[in-house]
Amino acid sequence: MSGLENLQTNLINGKADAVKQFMTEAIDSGLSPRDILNNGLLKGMEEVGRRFKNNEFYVPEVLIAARAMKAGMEILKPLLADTGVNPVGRVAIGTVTGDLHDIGKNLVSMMLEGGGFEVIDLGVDVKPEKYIDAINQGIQIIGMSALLTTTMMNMKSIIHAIEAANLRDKVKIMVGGAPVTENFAREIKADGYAADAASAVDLAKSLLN
Ligand code: B1M
Repeated sequence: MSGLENLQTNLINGKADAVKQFMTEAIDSGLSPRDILNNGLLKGMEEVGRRFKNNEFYVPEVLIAARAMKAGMEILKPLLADTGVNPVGRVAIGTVTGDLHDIGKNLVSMMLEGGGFEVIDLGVDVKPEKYIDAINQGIQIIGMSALLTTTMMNMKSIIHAIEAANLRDKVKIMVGGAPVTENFAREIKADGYAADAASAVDLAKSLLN
């Protein structure tokens, strides 16, 4: 089994310590952080999703795998992030009200930091007021993530709350997450949609231009 396959297997089995060990080995062997992310961690998480969908995995197994994913991402974070440069912009990102999924949001956050942005992580289950506070503190872009078809509807309510607070013209709004689409983003009057973490960085940069 290759190093990346070992990484995937241990992620799927929720073995955080082994994930950390294989991450370190993969880095030492000269693999790029992007390669480790895409072909190790994300592939493993995809398989966790497949098993969850087919009722081969239940919430506890998914949570343990998510914890292993987090441990791996902590090692990748400094490698993906740039150092010592002035931020290209300020983004506040959160998973919307009612939604506790944070793996994708954390990944987007990490990639934005790597792309030179200052990122304020608002966490999960983020209520409209928290986004509004962030805008009042001078944030240029709001990022909203949702993984559930039910909670993606809360993106619309959050945008309404921002409009009601007369702050809509002070901020750009970008959205993403597995059930979210370009069409949906347009429908709720977000400024942009990104399908993955790498495109989120390009989108954020284009929103500031
Ligand atoms: Co949940 N879950 N989950 N879950 N979970 C899904 C999303 C689901 C598709 C699984 C399934 O049934 N196949 C399903 C949703 C169905 C639907 O609504 N259509 C589901 C469900 C139903 C639930 C519960 C309701 C289950 C229950 O309790 N019965 C429950 C809801 C809890 C809640 O939020 N209120 C629940 C709970 C959980 C766990 C807590 C166990 C765990 C979350 C742990 C955590 O996040 N800390 C979990 C997980 C891990 C998943 C799956 C398996 C994996 C999600 C993930 O992390 N993917 C997921 C199945 C799947 O997706 N295959 C599933 C990896 C991640 C990197 O991808 O988040 O899509 P993603 O992010 C991508 C892009 O979407 C994009 O970039 C990221 C990187 O490329 N992106 C953005 C994301 N946010 C962005 C923002 C941007 C731009 C791009 O701009 C701001």
